[in-house]
Amino acid sequence: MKKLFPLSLILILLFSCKPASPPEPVGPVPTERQLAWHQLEYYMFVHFTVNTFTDKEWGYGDEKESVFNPTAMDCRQWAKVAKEAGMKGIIITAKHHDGFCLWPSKYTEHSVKNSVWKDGTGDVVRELRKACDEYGLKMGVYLSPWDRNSAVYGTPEYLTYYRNQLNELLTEYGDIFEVWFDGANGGDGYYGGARETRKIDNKTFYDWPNTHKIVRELQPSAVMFSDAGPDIRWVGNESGMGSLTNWCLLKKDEMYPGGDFAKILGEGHEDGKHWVPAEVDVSIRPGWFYHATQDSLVRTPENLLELYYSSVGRNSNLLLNVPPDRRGLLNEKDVESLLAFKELRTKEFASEVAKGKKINASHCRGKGFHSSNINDGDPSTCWSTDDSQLTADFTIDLGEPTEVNRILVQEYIQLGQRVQEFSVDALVGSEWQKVTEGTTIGYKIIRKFPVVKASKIRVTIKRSKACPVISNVELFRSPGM
Ligand code: FUL
Repeated sequence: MKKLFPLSLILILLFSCKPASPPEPVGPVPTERQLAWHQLEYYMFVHFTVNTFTDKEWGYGDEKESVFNPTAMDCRQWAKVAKEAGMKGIIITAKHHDGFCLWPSKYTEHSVKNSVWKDGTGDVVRELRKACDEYGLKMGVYLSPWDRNSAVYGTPEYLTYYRNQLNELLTEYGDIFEVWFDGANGGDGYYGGARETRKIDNKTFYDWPNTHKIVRELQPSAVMFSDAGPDIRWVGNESGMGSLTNWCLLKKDEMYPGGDFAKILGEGHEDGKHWVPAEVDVSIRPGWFYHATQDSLVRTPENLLELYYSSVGRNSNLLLNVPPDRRGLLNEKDVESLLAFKELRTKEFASEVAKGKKINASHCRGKGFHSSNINDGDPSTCWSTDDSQLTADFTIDLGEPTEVNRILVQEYIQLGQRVQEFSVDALVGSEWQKVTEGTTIGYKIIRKFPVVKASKIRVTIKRSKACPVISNVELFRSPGM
C-alpha cells in the first residue's frame, strides 16, 4: 500500500498536468484592432461646434462661421484632464449635424477657416492631435453623416463630399483609433439655403461598405463605430446603461445604422456571426454640448462611478462626453467631478485580495490551463477545462475570513465569448452563501455585493457554449456599499 501511494500520486499529477492543447475558438473572435479597443475601456467624447455658442444641441446648419469663437481655447487642458482622469483617448466631433468643420476642410467654406477664432488660421483637430500626443492619448474622430449645412445632402454628390472629408481626417491627423459614425440621419435643415426636409434611406443612401473600405485602407488599426458596427456597436441608449446580458456578438448583416434596434444592441446576439462589442456613450451633463444653464447638473463623482459599473462593469467600453465651454475649456465643474471620480475609482479598487491566493478548480484542461492562471495577475494566461466539460467551478482560498464586496471576472476573449450563466458563492463560517449571479461575462464584468467575511469564494460556470476559458478574477474590499 505504502508503495502504491506515491504511484497513484504520480498518476494523478500526470493526469492533471498533462500538456494540453488550447481550446478551439468558439464563434467569432475579436480582431487585433478590437482587442486593443477592449483594453482602452474608458475614454473621452468631446462635443464642440457652433452649438456651444448658440446654445443648441442640433445646429440647423445656417449658423454663421463667425459664431465659433472660443476665447481661451486649449486642447492641452482637455488632454491633461483626460489623462489625469485615467482616460485612454479622446474622440472629437470634427463635424456634427450642423456641418461646421473643426478643421479647415478644403471641401467647404463652413469651417473654422471662416471663423474669427485665430483669424481663421486655427484647426481644432490639429491642436487636439498635438495635445493627445503630448499626453500619450489616442485620438478618434466623429464625422456626422447627416449634414444640415451641405447643399448636396441627400444626393449622390454628398457621398463624395463626405468621403473627401473622411479622407482629410484620416490622412492628415496621424493615427486614429476610432471613427464614429452617428446614427441620426436626415430631416429638416438649411441645406445650402433650401431650408427643407430631406429624408434619406438609411439602408442604401450612404453605401457604407465602400466608406468602410476607405477607413480600412487609410487607418487599418482604427475601429469603426455605428448602430450596427462594423467593429463596435452602440449600446442602444444614451443613459450610460450597458446590458447585464451582453454578448460581444451581433448579426450585423441584418442591421443598419439608424435602424430601430435599441434592445438588440444592448444584449447583442448570442448566436451572432460577428464580433461587435458595445460602447456606452453618455454625457457628463444632460446635453451633449455645453450649456451654462446645465452647470449645476454635472454628474457627481458617485454617479460617474455608477456609470462605470453599468458600462465597463458590464462588458462595454465607456465613452464619457465632457463638452468644452465657450472659452474652449473643459469647465471647472466637470473637471472637478471627473477628477473626484478618478479618486473614488482608485479607492474602490485599491484592496484586491485574490491575487496569488490558493485556487482549486473542479476541472482542469491540463498543463498550461491551471486554475492558478486565473489570479496570477497576467491576462495572457487562462484556466480552461476539457472540451466536453461545459460546467465547472473554481474556488479561491482567502486563507482566513476576509471582507469582500466586489468581483471582477474576465474571459479569454481571444477564443470567443462562451459563458452563458455563472454564480458566485462565499464561504462564510461553514456556510456557502450566494453573493451574485449572472449570465454573460465577455471581456470584463465587475459586480457589487454586500460585504461578506468569506474564507473562500467560489465561481461556478453553470452554462457555457463550450469549455469555459477564464483569464482573470479579482476580488475587492471596496469602501463603497
Ligand atoms: C446622437 C446625436 O444626435 C447627438 O447630438 C450626439 O452627437 C450623440 C452622441 O449621438 O445621435
